[in-house]
Amino acid sequence: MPLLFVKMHGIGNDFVVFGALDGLPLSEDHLSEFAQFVCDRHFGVGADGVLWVLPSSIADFQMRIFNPDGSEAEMCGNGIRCAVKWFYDRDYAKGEVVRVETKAGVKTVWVTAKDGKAVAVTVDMGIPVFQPDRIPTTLGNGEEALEVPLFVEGLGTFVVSAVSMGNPHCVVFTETVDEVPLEAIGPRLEHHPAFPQRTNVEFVQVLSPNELKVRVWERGAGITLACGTGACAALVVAAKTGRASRKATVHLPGGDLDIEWREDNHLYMTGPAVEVFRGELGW
Ligand code: ZDP
Repeated sequence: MPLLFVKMHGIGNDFVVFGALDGLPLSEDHLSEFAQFVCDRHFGVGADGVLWVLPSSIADFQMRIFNPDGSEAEMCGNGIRCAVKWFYDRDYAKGEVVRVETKAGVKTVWVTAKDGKAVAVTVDMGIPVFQPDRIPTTLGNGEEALEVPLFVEGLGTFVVSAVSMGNPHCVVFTETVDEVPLEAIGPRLEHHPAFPQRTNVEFVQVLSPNELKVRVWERGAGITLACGTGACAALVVAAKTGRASRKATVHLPGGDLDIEWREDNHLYMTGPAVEVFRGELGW
């Protein structure tokens, strides 16, 4: 069955986007295997995730995201900007405000357009969750797990903070983020028994109260050039531990995101979304 797709990215976090506003063209049982094939950079299209733009009865559309390992994530910060650009640029949106159903709730999104096309997107990423059972993590002894020691066999003890942005995150501060051996540590923290649903991992260097430098190991994907939910997780933990103010630019290997933790306790993320090419996939 030929399937039309659009290759997109948000600061180098790249996605294959399938518009399916009439409903899924594949059966639910094939979605995981399909994502593994599509994301493969040698045997497929190549991407950090597959995004489905689907109909919704409670929002303008529904977004579902699958990781390269075939697992489904609840939420995706860079992905939602791409999915909204897909929707907006094809004139499905009624205005500059779009509501998107995700597995982490309905998100409100504001589009900044140029010549009728979305160039930047601001997302209300919701309220960060620190209750351990809702992340989920076994860290913190029932209290917020902020800067707690986590022992990793063979690598030593890391001081970590756990937070959910809809999906789980493990934030570690460092003075020298470029030197962190992410390929070695990332998978060990992702699969650590302290995180029963696995976790995304962010190493964060505070450059100033308004500037963070972050490298990410993504659950189900490995090293990526950026992670929107991860940038929010980094800012919120940095602010909560007195390292940063509530508004900062987060520098990721693929580019920058502006993150603000407003007085309403919601995190707002602003960044670009880019369409690279369109294609047709045989499946
Ligand atoms: O939670 C997860 O399993 C992530 N790998 C999902 C993708 C998150 C993403 N990188 C983001 O920008 O938030 C797309």
